Amino acid sequence: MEAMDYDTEKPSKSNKKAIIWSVILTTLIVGTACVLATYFLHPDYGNTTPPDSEPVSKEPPTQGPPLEEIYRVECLPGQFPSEEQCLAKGCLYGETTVEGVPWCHFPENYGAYRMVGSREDRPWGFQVRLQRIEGVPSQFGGDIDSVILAVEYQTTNRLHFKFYDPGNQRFEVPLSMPGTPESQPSNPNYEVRMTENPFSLRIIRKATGTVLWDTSFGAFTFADQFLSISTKLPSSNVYGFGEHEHSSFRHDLNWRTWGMFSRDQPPSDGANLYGVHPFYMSLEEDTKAHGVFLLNSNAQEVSLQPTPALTYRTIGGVLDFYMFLGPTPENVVQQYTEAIGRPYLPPYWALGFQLCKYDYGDLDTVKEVVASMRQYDIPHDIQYGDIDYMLRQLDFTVNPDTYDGLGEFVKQIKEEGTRYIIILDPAIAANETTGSYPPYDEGVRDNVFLTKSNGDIMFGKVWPDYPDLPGGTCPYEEWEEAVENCRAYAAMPDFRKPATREWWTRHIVDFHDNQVEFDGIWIDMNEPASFVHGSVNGCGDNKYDNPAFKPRIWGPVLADKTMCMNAISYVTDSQPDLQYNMHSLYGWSQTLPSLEAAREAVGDKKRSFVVTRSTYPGSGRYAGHWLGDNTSRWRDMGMSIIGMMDFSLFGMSYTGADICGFFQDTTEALCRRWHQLGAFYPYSRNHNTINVAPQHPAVFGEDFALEVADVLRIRYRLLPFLYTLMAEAHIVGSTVVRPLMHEFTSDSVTWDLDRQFLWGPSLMVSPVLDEGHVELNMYVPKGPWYDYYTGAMVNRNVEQTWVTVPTPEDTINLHVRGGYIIPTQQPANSTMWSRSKPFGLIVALDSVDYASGNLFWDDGETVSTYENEEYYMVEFNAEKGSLRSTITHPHDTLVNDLVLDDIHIWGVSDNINTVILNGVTLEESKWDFDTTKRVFTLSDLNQPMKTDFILTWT
Ligand code: MIG
Repeated sequence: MEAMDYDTEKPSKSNKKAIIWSVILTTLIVGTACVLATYFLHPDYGNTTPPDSEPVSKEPPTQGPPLEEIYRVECLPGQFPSEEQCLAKGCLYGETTVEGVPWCHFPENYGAYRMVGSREDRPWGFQVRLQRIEGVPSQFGGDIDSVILAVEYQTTNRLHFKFYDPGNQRFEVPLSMPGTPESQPSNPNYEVRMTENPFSLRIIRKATGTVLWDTSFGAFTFADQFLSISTKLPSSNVYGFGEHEHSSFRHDLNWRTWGMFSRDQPPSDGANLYGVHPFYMSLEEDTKAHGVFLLNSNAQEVSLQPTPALTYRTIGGVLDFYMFLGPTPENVVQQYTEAIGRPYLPPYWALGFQLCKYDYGDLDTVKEVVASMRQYDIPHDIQYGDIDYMLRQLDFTVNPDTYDGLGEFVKQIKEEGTRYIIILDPAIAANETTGSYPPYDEGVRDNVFLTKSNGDIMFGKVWPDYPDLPGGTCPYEEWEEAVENCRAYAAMPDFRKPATREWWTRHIVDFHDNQVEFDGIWIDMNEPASFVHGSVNGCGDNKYDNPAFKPRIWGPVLADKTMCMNAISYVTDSQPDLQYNMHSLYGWSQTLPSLEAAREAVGDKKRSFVVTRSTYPGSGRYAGHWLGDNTSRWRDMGMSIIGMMDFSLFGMSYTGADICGFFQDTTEALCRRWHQLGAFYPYSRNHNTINVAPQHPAVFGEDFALEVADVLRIRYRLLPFLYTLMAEAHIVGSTVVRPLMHEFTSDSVTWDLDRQFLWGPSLMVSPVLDEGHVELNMYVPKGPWYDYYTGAMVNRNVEQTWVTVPTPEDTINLHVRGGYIIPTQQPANSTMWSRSKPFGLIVALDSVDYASGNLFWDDGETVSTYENEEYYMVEFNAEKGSLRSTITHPHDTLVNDLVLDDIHIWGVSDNINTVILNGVTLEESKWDFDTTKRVFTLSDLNQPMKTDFILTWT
């Protein structure tokens, strides 16, 4: 088969001994030459032979002098070897002053493996055997001699290729991915080629010949605790990898290394944060896009370099890759989520505005805050309880002194339309008197916790305080002292065990039924976080806690701020494993059990809600994610857009950041702008930490409160649209917060745009992100585009352009793209009320007076409404002089009492004299046409949603 041919490129020599000898010789000689060359700053020494004056090997060199800097791949990463140590590894040494460029690096055409035997064809693709080349020095030891590469042609656009050890079952991530297909697609969009010696792999996009992957670069390594592969990239447009704070959506390829290992770590430049997402998308030069997922959960890093190229390094598992051929960015995300699972559809109320604070102090304060939200009629769908509702931060308790009456209060606010979410930390306090704290006692009985190898529980420390502190409070201010003297031992549930899931569900249901009737759960600290490193007794010396190679993750050891790597952690009930492999899966493993428990607690087949801090690919199937502990700074506000865009790529559509910032006192100006932006976070929550000034929307006085209410009412007005986008994400895997690049891919300006974003294809959000600014330099891609507030067109006759728009303090720029129809609904201060209000439509015509859009509607809270066909779907289509609806999936009971009242048609070219709705001429009082703005507005239509309509105008 054509697609499976591999290159016959052969190494320059076949005599193994000669190769090795010449490698050593040339390495030494050329290495020295290189140092000299660098010293004299020879501009392109990488491509020239050493200066004549230098001794030259008699053997024809198998490798050139040190490579030009941009081609260097680091040898002995992170070790900063001396020249001697470097050369001893068969690598080249060349000092440079360019930050990030490795000094010790692999020679050109280096290879540690060669192919042996012939390619074995299989119904699903083929496999080849790779053999370690004798005499090649080991990087970190533990090299595996024989490796299989299995290449599965899974679908036309999905290629799966995996390197594994046939002699040894190594750890594999227990994520359910598409299985091995029985046959191959007849005409895949990719082609796989290989070289034999040294082994390398190339993946080519057939349609264009673009080489998407080429591993004849760096050094493919498969050792027990060091697995690495490098590839050249087809372009410098790389997006993704997480979870990190990225200062730009498009990656900086200037020698950046990103560690990936889940960590309780507030966003900081270069840090590995709460979740792990080894996924990137690349936009090729001709604007076709592909994505690559490395299914691996071990501590790992990826190094990006300007070649352009990247190197993966992980310390366990297997190298298990999935490539998605797109070819559009949206297709890439759709194909990725098809493989890892589509995002879950949150309940409708979860799209409402949410309010939280760590340490309100007491229930009275919460009541005051809620009352002030009501006072200004600020939309408020969800109120949270952070860990201060608990007694000494013990899960499943309510503080009887400060939160007495919480259960009653929650019932009351729910009647008013505000839901309540509780936080739960995984850590379970272990120092309570036996019998007084069933979650721990039963957890011990049911054997639900992470253990040491001898089966004893491994204890960390998290929030819960010891039961017997004098006066009930921790007297120590200083962190270390407080942890040591006040924080109790904490056991970590192992959510991969069925017993743990039963135990967790039991306590969640019990808490719901007997204490607080919450609506959903916020799971925090699930990296898992701990305040001691490893355990209260350390971890001991072992190869998991002290691997020879530690990827560039924060903290001096892997167990920094978390449990020991040698903690026993189950993959399945019958498969004990280690945190070493399971660590970054902890939050992911807690997510579905928490959702299932919440569903059991709230009952009635309600969808409920989980928002989680730690995520892994596939977490989007069960939960949303907030971007963690940001700071009340302008830069953090801007960065939140990039964070959401990253998570759009990771298959999580329900995301947002803490509005107004978590750490430090916010300012009124920042908080005002942040509410404007936050009104367009899918997950829209104002939250901040303990001991900082309150920042809820009513705290800055009436004007501010009313402004926030106004912008939130815009959000609520647009909720039917947001919900429809969420449903589409769930059904086909499209993104909700969408980078402009996804829609205007051929416009290279958009490749870098990350201070504006779209909802779906059609609503552009352009916030002010800088202090003191009252105008914005905004990019307007190819239009037409219409101002949301006036319906006026901003660019009929211009192509894409930058414009400076006035943006007063109380305004956020919103634009609707011509060609699209957006469903709306009259707002209220809760979705409980807004959901029964009349609908509306914004019809933004394109240059030929065409537009289309749709609406997905269900009861907003029952599980699997799409799957069970318990939904209503309608399409809208506008053409010159007409707008019609077509109910594509009727469901009368859902829309019986709902009507469509107002329609706003923007960009109408011809003047209007007569308007006819369903064959009847419409009274003039119900419509208006602004001939200057070309805005056609209809109101009071009272058109039932359960029947199709036709509107015409002449
Ligand atoms: O170490 O529950 O990210 O949102 O308010 C702090 C208290 C623990 C971290 C979360 C934050 C939450 C806080 N938690």
